[in-house]
Amino acid sequence: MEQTYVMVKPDGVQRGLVGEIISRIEKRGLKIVALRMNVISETTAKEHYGEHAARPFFPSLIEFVTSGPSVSMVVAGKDAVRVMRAVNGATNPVDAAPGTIRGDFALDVGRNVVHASDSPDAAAREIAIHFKDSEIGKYSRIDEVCLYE
Ligand code: IDP
Repeated sequence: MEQTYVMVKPDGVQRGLVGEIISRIEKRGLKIVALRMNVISETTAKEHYGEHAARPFFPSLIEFVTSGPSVSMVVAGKDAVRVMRAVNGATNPVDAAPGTIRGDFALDVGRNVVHASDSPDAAAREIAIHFKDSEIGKYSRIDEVCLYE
């Protein structure tokens, strides 16, 4: 099963959307195998968003993502990377389809509520930034017999 890294950003926590977001992930059939709420350090945030270091929005992105608690998860399942990107919706919420998290709960690209890795390579890198191997649980969900052919 593929794994991906998902974050409910500080705006999602402040707005009380953690339960709603986790519920959507679980109902889709994806399995949460690691989960933590914490305030991400500046060092971790800069490592996580390193590819955007030269972009004009980088300083405000780092300031925002470290501004309060966020929820980090490792999510597993069939094509978890692609499925989570679809569950989240387009980066700019204005373009996000209704039914996606961003399409239902966000308007501004700088306050788009959630993050999910954009490729399997990015997922491996981001999971390693935020979690130790020993923090990732290995278990079967009882509904996997119904979810998968
Ligand atoms: P993603 O979160 O959908 O993977 P990325 O392009 O990797 O999108 O951008 C990372 C984050 O940086 C976005 O989720 C968004 O919060 C922020 N961001 C991206 N582009 C802009 C911008 O043009 N202005 C402000 N923030 C931006």
